[in-house]
Amino acid sequence: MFRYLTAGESHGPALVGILDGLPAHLRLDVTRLNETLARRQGGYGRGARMNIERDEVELLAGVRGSETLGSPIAVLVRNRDYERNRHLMDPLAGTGPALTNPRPGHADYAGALKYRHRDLRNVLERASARETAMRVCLAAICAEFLGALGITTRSCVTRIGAVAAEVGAQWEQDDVEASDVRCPDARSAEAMIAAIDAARAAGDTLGGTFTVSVDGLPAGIGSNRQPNQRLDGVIAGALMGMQTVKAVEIGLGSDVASLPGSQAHDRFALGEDASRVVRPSNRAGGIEGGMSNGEAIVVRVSVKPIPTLMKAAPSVNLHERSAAPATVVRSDVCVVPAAAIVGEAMVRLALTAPVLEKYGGDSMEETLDNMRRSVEAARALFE
Ligand code: EPS
Repeated sequence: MFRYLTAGESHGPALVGILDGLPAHLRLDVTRLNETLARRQGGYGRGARMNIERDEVELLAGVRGSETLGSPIAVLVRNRDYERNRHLMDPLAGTGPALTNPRPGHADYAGALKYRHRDLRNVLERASARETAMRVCLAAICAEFLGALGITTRSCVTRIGAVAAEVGAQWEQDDVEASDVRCPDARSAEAMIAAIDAARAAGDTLGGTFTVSVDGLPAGIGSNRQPNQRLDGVIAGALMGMQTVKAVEIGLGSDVASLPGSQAHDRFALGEDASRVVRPSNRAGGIEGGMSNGEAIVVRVSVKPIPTLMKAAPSVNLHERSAAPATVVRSDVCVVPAAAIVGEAMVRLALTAPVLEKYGGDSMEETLDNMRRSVEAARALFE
């Protein structure tokens, strides 16, 4: 069984993670892992914290000579900002004045009630999206695994606030990497940057949408056996597990609700030499009946504007029981470009379990053999 776990507070000493269940003999390229971490730190609209952090993975267990051993993989990413916050966050001696004014839309209030914390810092430290650095780190290891099987992911930003970009299914990833907002349409990207500047000036924040696409996933990943095994649910659940995510749509998503059945699905046809079944469209986003159908997986994700506003929202002081503006802490204006990287990571993590369930294997050689046989058998089924 494949599983993962993360731990770590935003301003604590470090983030840690464990990946359990990846096969042995997977080669890891630490430079590539660190490049993925750096990609998450970028994006126009980030706050001052990103000038402090330089996320770098430290491999602690499960890897020897740059290859996985088949044992649990343990990794660590340090929080540089801890040095400034030791007095607050030291696991033994940390203390400080209580944060008392919850931010509307944040975990502050619900978490305080749940854990019986009178200091909202005890909630916000784990609720912070800082923790996504570790998810991205673990998912970058999964990307090496999926990549060895020919399964790749990519992502791009398609909306920031009111600025929407028209981006087709086949965008150029180089254009995304070259864009400060990870949007492949340069004109829209410019307008997005202007919108972020305006939000920053107004003490406000902006949300948006991004698309994650998966190429090379064979048919038959996920299962219609039980509701919790359906691939659309597995992917949507993982993405909804991200801070700020409010909607996940697969393929046509919510647009499908207004279409007649004749325009909502992907017809079957035969390829040129009639030996192959082809799908001229991909409205289903690569999933039918809770299983991958061999087409690209296409997921659109909507994120809310983050709730930490520099022009503080109306709130209350919970200790004094008086009206007061919400706590203002250093934060970002727009996290959509970073969220796209985290979203891609969540899809990588979500796919690794059902891919391993389908092909199994304790070593990469075994997994690849199993996959090859499975894909060949599926191809030969209707020959
Ligand atoms: C975050 C608030 C900001 C972000 C942080 C997420 O941190 P700080 O309050 O320390 O300035 O920078 O994101 C990260 C640290 C990160 O690595 O992405 C929040 O409240 O969610």
